[in-house]
Amino acid sequence: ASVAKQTYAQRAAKQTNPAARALLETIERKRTNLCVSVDVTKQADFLRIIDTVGPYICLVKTHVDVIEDFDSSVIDRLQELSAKHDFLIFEDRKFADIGNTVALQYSSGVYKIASWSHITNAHPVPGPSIISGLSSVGVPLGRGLLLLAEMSTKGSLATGSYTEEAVRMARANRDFVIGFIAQHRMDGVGLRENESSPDEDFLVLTPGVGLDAKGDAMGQQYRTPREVVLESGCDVIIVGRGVYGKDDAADPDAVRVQAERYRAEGWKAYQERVGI
Ligand code: S5P
Repeated sequence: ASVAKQTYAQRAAKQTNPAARALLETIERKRTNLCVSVDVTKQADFLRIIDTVGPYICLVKTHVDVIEDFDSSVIDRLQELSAKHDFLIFEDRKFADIGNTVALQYSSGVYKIASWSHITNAHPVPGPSIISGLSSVGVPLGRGLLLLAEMSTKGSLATGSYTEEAVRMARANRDFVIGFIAQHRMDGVGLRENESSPDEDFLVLTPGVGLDAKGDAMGQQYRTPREVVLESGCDVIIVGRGVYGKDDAADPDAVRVQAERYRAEGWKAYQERVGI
């Protein structure tokens, strides 16, 4: 069966990258393909939202550089929550520089991302050298990388041959690149005329997901979990404001209700896709 018709458990068994395998196993064990994106600026809000949504997610997506009162205890607490609720961590760093610089940004500085984030992501714009730089740090730690093959925003330049080249870069670096941030499955994308379809399984994690809004005032565009998972064949829905709302200090009961709602929608769309 095509990858899109296989269960998360079937796909987990075939993954060799530790982060990819752990993510698929977590999805299957918790029956959730929901990743919550927590883009808030106070560590107390950040940790409270994650503790609230923890039972309903496979992965938490962070932008640690927006936390104003950041100190290393935030990472300790985040790791405790990851263990308590059984989810993985994805720092959405969107690396985009030369290999030497991204290796430093990934390993060092205030955040030391590689030491705690199971998964991170990069723009393919510099070419394959960005993967060499990041993999020199990430592979020894068992981390995984997602390439931004497409974006959710109006007027995105990541289309057509750019997206195809991103997939080719991923194919050439299967030990570290576990998939894409994209809006569709990438099976067979970027194959040259003489190339046959490889036996490959890239994960597709998809932001720009919302049930109540079509977008925001700054170019974000939302699709529903059903459109993303069933129609476009994506694997993980990434939801931010749809879950925690406009108010960073939102009532945990309201946040919990939304997390349950998105989890249910995402899982139903997956079950319909694979026919189980
Ligand atoms: O194409 C993209 C890629 C990403 S990683 N579009 C996105 O929106 N994102 C991220 O997903 C973005 O940085 C933000 O953290 C999250 C979407 O948040 P929401 O509140 O709009 O759901």
